[in-house]
Order: sequence, then structure tokens, then C-alpha cells
Amino acid sequence: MSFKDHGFAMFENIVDKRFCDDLNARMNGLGQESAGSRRMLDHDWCRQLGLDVHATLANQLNELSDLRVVQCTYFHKSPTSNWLVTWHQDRSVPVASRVDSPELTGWSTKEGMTFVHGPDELLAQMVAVRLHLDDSLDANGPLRVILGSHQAGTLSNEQIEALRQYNRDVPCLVPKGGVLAMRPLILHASSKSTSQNPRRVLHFLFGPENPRFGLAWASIS
Ligand SMILES: O=C(O)CCC(=O)C(=O)O
Repeated sequence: MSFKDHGFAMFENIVDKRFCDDLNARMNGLGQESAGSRRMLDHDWCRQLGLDVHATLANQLNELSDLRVVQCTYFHKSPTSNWLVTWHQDRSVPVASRVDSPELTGWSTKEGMTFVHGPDELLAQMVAVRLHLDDSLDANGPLRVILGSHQAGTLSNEQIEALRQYNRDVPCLVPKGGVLAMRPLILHASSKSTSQNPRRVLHFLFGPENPRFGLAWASIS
């Protein structure tokens, strides 16, 4: 089965483990050792990292080749900054400004950025690339996904419940320096960490050059 059918895929050794250590030190230097930040593309080094990861991964993942990086979120799960997320799809995309259209709902502002629920047609083209800066282990709250759950577009609460009941979920145990690539519409969740080991991730979101629907991406490279 492929990324197209599963809605996710894991890749090892996309960046060097020592480079992950440098990134972790850099993030501590930025004071971003707490839960995280959605504004990582404000940093030139992070924007460049998004380009580098794209260049490496596009050889192995066709679906990424025509896309560009539109956002990066840093997640730092640890014993002192711990959380769980219940089953959901990622529908919010970062845009330059609000556009009045009946097709566009779910507007929000977070960390000074404007988000809207992307129409399914847009979300179906997008790919999230989670670069793992630590080993993701059973005990440190890895992301879990439900195979193929991205295929039906936006799901109702009842559909989410049914998919959860009748499908096995898969823990995404990605080694440090590896990547989990996923469709934003795949159902995913994560548990609290029960380990001393941190689970740090840079979550890059890639979208088509033109998001259409009168929208423009929040960040222009
Ligand atoms: O990394 C996590 O634990 C949560 C990530 C997540 O749920 C998301 O990106 O929507």
C-alpha cells in the first residue's frame, strides 16, 4: 500500500542525528523549550530547512514535489510540557488575510497568524512533514494514525467515532532524523508521554503554490 492509500509514510535518515542535536540546542536558545510555536518560518534557518527537507524527500515522495512550505510548527513534548490530543483531522491552514466566501469557514487567529479551514479540495493536496528531532517511542506520546482515514474528506464526529471503533490505529515510531509524512486529513491522535525522553518535532506544512479560493498563503518565500 502506498502513501496515496494509507495517507502517511515514514522515512528514516532524512537529516543527520548530530544536526538534530544542533537544532535542539538552537531551539533551547530561542526559549522554545516549552510546548512549541506555530511561527517557526519566521526564522530564516527554518525556512531553509523546509527547502532542504523538501529537496531530499521529494525524490522519495512524489506527492511533495510540486508543493511549497507554508508553515512550520515546533512541538516539544516532555515531562514538564505534556499533552494528549484526541482523534482529529488538521483542517486549519495559515493564510495572509481573511476572505469573505461561503466556502471558507473556521476562521481563527493564533500567535498573530490567520487560519481558515481549508476546503477539502485544498487539504487533499497538502502534505505535512514531521521532522523528528528525537526518537519517537511508544512511551513518549507518539502520533497515532488511522490508515486510509484521509480519503473521505472532512469527517463528522459520528464518522470519526465509527472509524475509531472499527479500525486499528498505528503508532508512528519515527527515529531521530526521520520523517513522518502525512495528509492533514488523516485521523490522528497522541497520548501523554510517560517517559523522561523528550519528543521534539518540527511539523512542516506543504501546499500547492496557489491555494485558490481567493486565498494567499501567510508566508511568501
Ligand atoms: O504532536 C502532537 O502530539 C500533536 C500534533 C497534532 O495533533 C497536530 O499537528 O494536529
